[in-house]
Amino acid sequence: MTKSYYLTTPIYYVNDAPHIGHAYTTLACDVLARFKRLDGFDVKLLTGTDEHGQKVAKSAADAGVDPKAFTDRVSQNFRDLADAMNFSHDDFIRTTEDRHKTASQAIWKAIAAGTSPKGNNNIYLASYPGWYAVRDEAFYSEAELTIGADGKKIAPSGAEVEWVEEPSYFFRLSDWQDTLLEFYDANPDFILPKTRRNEVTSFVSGGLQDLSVSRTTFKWGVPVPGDDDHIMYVWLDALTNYITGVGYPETETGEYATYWPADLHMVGKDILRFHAVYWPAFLMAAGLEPPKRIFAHGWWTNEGQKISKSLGNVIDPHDLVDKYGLDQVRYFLLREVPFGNDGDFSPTAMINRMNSELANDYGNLAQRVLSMVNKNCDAKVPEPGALTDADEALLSAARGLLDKVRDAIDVQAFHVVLETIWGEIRAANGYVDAQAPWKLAKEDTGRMATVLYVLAEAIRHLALLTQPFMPEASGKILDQLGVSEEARTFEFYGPDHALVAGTFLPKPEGVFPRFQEEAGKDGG
Ligand code: ME8
Repeated sequence: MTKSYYLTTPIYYVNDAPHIGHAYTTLACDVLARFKRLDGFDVKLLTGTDEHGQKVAKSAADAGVDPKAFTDRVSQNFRDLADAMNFSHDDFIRTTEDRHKTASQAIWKAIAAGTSPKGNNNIYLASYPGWYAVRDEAFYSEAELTIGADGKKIAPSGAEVEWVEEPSYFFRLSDWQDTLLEFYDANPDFILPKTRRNEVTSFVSGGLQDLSVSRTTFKWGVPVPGDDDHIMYVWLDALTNYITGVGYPETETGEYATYWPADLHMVGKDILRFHAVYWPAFLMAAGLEPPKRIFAHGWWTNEGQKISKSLGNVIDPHDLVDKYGLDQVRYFLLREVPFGNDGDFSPTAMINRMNSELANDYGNLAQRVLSMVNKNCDAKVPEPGALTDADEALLSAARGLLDKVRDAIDVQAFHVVLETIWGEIRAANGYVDAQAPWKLAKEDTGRMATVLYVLAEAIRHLALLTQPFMPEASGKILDQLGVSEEARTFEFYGPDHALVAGTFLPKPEGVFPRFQEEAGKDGG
């Protein structure tokens, strides 16, 4: 039976202009989804836009349009980003869709119908007096706030807070503390990386307060079932997208039955608490299973500075792709920092990676081997003779890569995957230098054919593995090796599907050009 793999990106605040941070979260998921598809899984990758709440309502009012017309327009920005980055999502959800209203109201009813582990109603009506940050769409206690430069109170995220006092439904989160702690204990890899897990467990161990889950002072949201004066708290609505995407409230058949619980919710570290504390509590309260893993990645800065509209240093992924190339940007973002840590973008770092690892290491390996085959082997896969120890060593290392890479992928260690692949690329370049096939072309064409065959076969393995990261460039390398479209999944990894001598190969062309700053352009 085919194994399923369901993974999600956060849904993006629809009113923001897409930037490198948004591209990063989805890119990580896209690479995972592509890897799992190649590895034979039935994958569903869900992304979309978060369209309700006070923040979006305010942006629409500022733009002078009603919120529905506003979100219809700006949601497209995130579809455009997905196209520009070559993302392969299977579904794009908008929280203003009917299917999502249905799912959100259904989860509310399921939570309200159940009792907490301490035998209380999960949801009760009271009044919320406290601090709210519209930018974060989050409530804060007095103790969490500090005083900003202008004397105003600010949240730990830096967002301004406002005093809110209104009738509100509460979710009895305080009763779920022990159940959550037991769940984290029983599922040690539920939150990755480990340091983030420790943050969450110590937060929960410190005690939980009930959570306000409805608002009455504005209307842009999903109405609370049975009480139209209230709309659902935007985070409860937003988190529910992950089950809307698999057809909730239908749970017995269809996609929910196939895909839930999700294998992974990928999030940035800023929204971990919502995903690792509130979301599993909501789900358990509704009698549903929590997801299998939350991975919280780090944040990108721009040349050491926090990325923000007010600083004017937002990096537009479209500009990066235009300037450096799509696969180059995809590679850089996942190679530059250990996944989970914060990263810093700078043109120098980008160009260094492009020129040394893509152009010099990978591009040069493919280009010189394919050019020699073209020139010296009648543009056909050469016929190998007997293999030496050095030949066997290179090939067996290439064949062994998939298992290593798979282990790293399963803990979202993208940097380890790329380091592992690049270890083999460097070994292959070392082998080229040691074997010197250009000399063999004059002295021993039989041995030259063997060396070029071994290299071409090693490159086939490398290109199969780089497909999830750099689909276009890897596809071009596989084209140039004469590997058919159907023979590019990991089923074809290993010696059983080796290149067939005599296969005609197209004319090779470089895949990773060196980046040269155009004269007259400023350095950025
Ligand atoms: O939080 N570096 O949406 P969002 C890395 N709607 N990642 C960054 C980043 C940066 N500089 N800036 C943002 C929301 N992100 C909610 C999610 S899910 C049920 C609701 C990441 O558009 C951020 O960490 O503000 C988050 O994972 C994602 O972009 C969406 O952020």
